[in-house]
Amino acid sequence: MMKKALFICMLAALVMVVAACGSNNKNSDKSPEQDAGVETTGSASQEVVIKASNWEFDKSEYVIKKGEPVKLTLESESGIHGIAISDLDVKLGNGDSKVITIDEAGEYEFRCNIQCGTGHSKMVAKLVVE
Ligand SMILES: [Cu+2]
Repeated sequence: MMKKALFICMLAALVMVVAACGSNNKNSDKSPEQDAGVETTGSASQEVVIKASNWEFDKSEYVIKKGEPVKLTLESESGIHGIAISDLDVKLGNGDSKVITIDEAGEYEFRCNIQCGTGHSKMVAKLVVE
């Protein structure tokens, strides 16, 4: 009798845990990475060089084609800067290159992720995928 009650109790607890996990998954079901299909391997058919200086990027928008690998390079002309693309798990340091493929069209904002001085917070630009 006691065992059965315990079993039912545990079953109920298990159901609650599973339900909680299930609803959690709905929120974080798709990570932006999976959505956009970013890869970091392979050769690139496009190349984008983002030039950073104190305290701006050389363009406000960098246009790339969706579904095609693109080699992203960050060059700093003055100061030390990095970039982090907020919707993707992509970060580039000073002088870094990375090949990524974005399968979903859209605008991906990125900003400097190195505390580089007074104009740091103004260093925002975007990757336009079309
Ligand atoms: Cu900065």
